[in-house]
Amino acid sequence: MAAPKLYYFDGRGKGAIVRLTLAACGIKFTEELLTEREQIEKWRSDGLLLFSQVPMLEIDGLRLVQTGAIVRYIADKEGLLGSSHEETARINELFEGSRDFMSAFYPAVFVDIKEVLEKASAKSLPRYLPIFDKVLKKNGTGFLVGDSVTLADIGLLEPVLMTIDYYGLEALKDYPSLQEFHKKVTSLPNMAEFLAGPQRRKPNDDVYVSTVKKVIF
Ligand SMILES: N[C@@H](CCC(=O)N[C@@H](CS)C(=O)NCC(=O)O)C(=O)O
Repeated sequence: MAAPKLYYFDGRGKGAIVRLTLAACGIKFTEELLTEREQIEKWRSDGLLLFSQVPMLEIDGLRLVQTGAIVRYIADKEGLLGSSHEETARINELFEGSRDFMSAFYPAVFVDIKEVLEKASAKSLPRYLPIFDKVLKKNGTGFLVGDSVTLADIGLLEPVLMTIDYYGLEALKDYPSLQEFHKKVTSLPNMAEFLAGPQRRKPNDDVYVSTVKKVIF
């Protein structure tokens, strides 16, 4: 079976969590980078994108869209959704919370980055960091649920990495369990290898922002 192929921009955005999930499972993947409007128009007219949107992942003979569906497919197959209905529900709940946290950073493509960071620092960081720190402390294993990595941890990793990229490690100073989480998850061998490699993109730069605008608007 061919390696999965991700169709997305050459940047983080919604594709970042798909890449992190594949990486956590040690699944190698290739990418078709979206750089021109004509490309996405062709993918749409060829029927590759069910809702006309990316990310899209070709995996196991499937063509999947909707970020949540994509990562759940991978997580389900690789055993990252817990070992009971209760654990799965908890993992999904925390994963959705981390996506809400992450949504604080998405407007960076449309709005001035300074404005986005001021708002995230005033509202999202004080709202989400204490909650995740508390859940981690209570679970006591360094992971959010159980004693091994799950989709909940992968979901949280992305906004934690964004927070550190934009505000420095200093932003976690009052959250020792989140500091431990960050160290633990980024040191998992598959994750460490991925994060040090070229498929982990840098935070949005002008080239990424102008490409997204050119392709989508
Ligand atoms: N609910 C979808 C949203 C995907 C989405 O908004 N993708 C953007 C790029 S990040 C897109 O393709 N926009 C083009 C459009 O909506 O026509 C998901 O989570 O995957």
